[in-house]
Amino acid sequence: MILKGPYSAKLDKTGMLPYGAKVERRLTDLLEYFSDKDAVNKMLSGGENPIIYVVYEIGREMEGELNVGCTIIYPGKIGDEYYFTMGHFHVKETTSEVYFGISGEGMILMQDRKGNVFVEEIKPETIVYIPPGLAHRSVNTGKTELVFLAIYPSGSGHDYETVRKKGFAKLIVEKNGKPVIIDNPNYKGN
Ligand code: PAN
Ligand code: ZN
Repeated sequence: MILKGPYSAKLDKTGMLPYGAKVERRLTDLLEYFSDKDAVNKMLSGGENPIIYVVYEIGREMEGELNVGCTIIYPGKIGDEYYFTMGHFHVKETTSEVYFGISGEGMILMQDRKGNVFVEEIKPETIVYIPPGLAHRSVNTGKTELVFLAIYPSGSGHDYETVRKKGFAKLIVEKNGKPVIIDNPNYKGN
């Protein structure tokens, strides 16, 4: 039973089973997020609308409970920018989150409301702790699917609007075959 009571779920690089909800994000859902608008338009006008990532979630309702989500970000780039998640602040600013890498390689961009950025790697057998008050976006910098587990308080809520409007202060792009972190020229700041 997933909605109440204890449960167990199988977790591997293909996702999590069982799950309560599946969210799929395609390029059309992320139009405003990628910086290279020409690359976006070229793909779409060529009839391509790739799935960028999927999330399998087991959500809970009660205060004190935890939500669990497994994210799979596919490998790929839009222009030089690697595929990433939309990214969000938690609405309830006191909530934190733990990520655990399952497969693939990537980075998590974290940013406070002043625009200070923190970066950690996401990779197998590695935990990333996201403290309260930091927006977070995951980026697949590898050639295979990036798969990780997220655990966070059930009442966290997701504020996507702030990141959608302002963006992140940094971008993670490929240069000479390697990921590099650069300033986002379009970052809107405070
Ligand atoms: C994660 C994210 C997941 C997808 O479970 O929700 O990786 O990213 P977006 O929600 O930004 O599209 C998490 O951080 N939950 O709080
Ligand atoms: Zn989160």
